[in-house]
Amino acid sequence: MSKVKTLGQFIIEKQSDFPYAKGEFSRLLRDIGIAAKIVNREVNKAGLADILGEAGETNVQGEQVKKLDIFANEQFIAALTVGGEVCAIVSEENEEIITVDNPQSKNAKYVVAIDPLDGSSNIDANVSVGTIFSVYRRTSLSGPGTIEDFMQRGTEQVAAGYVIYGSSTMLVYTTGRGVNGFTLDPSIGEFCLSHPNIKMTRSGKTYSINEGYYVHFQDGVKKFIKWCQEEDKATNRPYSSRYIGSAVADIHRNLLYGGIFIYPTTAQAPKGKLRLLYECNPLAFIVEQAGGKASDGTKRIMEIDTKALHQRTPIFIGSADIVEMAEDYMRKYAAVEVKG
Ligand code: AHM
Ligand code: MG
Repeated sequence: MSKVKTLGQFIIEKQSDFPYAKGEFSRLLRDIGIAAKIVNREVNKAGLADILGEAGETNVQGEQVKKLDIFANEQFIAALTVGGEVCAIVSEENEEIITVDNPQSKNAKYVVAIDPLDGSSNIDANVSVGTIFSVYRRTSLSGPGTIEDFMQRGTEQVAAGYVIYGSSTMLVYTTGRGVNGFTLDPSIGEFCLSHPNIKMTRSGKTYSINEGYYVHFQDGVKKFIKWCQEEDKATNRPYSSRYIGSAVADIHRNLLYGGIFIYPTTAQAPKGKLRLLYECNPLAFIVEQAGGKASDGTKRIMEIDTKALHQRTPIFIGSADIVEMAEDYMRKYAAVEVKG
């Protein structure tokens, strides 16, 4: 007997944790897994196929879109639409929500927020990219989903996950009962449980931030970076600086080895760069479930009110002790700034 447990087997096994589950949610996760495999196939052969390069369009944030962004977006939307468990989707690539209105989605209970290919500016250089997803129960009663279905706090997520297309491809997800990681075995085309019950250490030795923007950071961030660089044996400092520029890859590494990832406010991004619904909340849910923390500098990411589909927030996410230390610096220096 093989000891391998596939994502499909794992999902079915976990379904029995929910006595009244009818399998809808399991099917939804399965649909995401299928789309992830298709996207993985394309990402891996990106250098060979004529799929690399700019598509000549800009997305709703005014950023240039790569062909693979469009491809990934289409794949996830198609899988979720055909799957029948989702009544609306919000994607980084679409300004408006995508309502799902087909016969098989008549009783759909869920809405999904997704960043189909995060860090896509890295693809040309063969650097890891990722997909991030977040699942909520709809709040509207029936019919196609509405914008209001997405105006929920991160604490209301029923599941969240990411796929990292890296040296191997992994799917990591949580349903609020811990975090599990599955590695894609290309020889059998299945995600196999490789990282059961991932736990993040309370501290670590890595800080990840784009220090190129240093002059534009708030004083709290500057002082915290200096703290990371100080010598202190007891807390393993100085920390190492690691910044891939692909949030999924940076946060995945820190999830496994400990550390902090920060995308603060900058002059160019006065509200931060990353998006609450499909980047920060799902990553926060995973990291919290692994024992870490996610904050906007002063408050918990998952308690921020969602007021717009593409809302941004600064983020400090990672090992609990280090995030708390960063928050201390943010509070202390915000107070100094106010006092003048
Ligand atoms: P994207 O959604 O347009 O790909 O942007 C998000 C990415 C994150 O993965 C990464 O952490 C960040 O942008 C890097 O931004 P910067 O180059 O400003 O450091
Ligand atoms: Mg993104």
